[in-house]
Amino acid sequence: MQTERAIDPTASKPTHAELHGRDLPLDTRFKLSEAITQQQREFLEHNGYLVFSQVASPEEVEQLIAEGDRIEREWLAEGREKIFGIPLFKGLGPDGEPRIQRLPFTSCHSDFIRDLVRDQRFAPIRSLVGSQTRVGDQEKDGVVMNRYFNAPGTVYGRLGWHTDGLRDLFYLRVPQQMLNVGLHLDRIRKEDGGLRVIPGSHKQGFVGFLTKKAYFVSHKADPDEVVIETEPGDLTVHDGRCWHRVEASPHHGMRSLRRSMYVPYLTDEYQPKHEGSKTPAYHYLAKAARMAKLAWVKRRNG
Ligand SMILES: O=C(O)CCC(=O)C(=O)O
Ligand SMILES: [Fe+2]
Repeated sequence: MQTERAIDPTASKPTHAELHGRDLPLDTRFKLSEAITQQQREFLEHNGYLVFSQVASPEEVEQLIAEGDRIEREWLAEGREKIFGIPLFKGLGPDGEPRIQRLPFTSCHSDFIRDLVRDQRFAPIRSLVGSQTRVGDQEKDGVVMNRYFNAPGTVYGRLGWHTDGLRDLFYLRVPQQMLNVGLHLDRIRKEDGGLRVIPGSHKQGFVGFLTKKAYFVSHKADPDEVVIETEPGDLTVHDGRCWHRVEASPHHGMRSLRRSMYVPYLTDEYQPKHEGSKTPAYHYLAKAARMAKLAWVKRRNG
């Protein structure tokens, strides 16, 4: 039987700073300081993500966007199809102009990006990943810039439900923790589409990873999902084992643009890529789907 406790009328509600990380609201925006607080660690451990507001300045965001545009112009002029074996997502913008919607390995092509991701302010974020981390400029897909938009010729308007632990699943082991660190370059509210995460789903077992959703095919809103709203310059950390997706914008043309940049802070064995690197198998499938979509748009437009 529960005993009743007398309510102390003088006790005040705990302040935000006193609350345990897991008791904070799911839309809590944290401030990044010199070290990760206990509360932030608890929030990440419990929910699988963190949002830090305004980690990059407006000037830095502007310069990141400018660097992305410059790299895109260069790769289009050179007719690049892949970088280090990773295919470029080539679509058409609102006026039918060629656009690259996913730029891998950007820090190998921009000193500004290379320096920024090494800035001291990210040290606490890196400490979440491990005690000795390096920037994977030339590993995995490098520092990736995503540009989602909505136009008839888009090849990257949204991204279906997935976890980033697929590789582990291939080896029949429960995915290991992998923290994805993203910088967000646009103002995205719930009604603009954007990132959705299922809090706590990083703790699911092997069967959950395999079967909870149909990888990349399912786009349906989940009753438990939270919307990660961002302002330009915000930084997010999400556990790659969480189910997440990017919802399409309901807007059209460049009003629908959403840019995110993901930085691989790595601790595992150094595995650099180079021009001769093989394209991972799943990229061929995705590339075939993008080409089929573009062929369809071009046919329809005569
Ligand atoms: O753009 C985002 O915020 C998420 C992208 C993502 O989940 C991925 O590329 O695996
Ligand atoms: Fe992902």
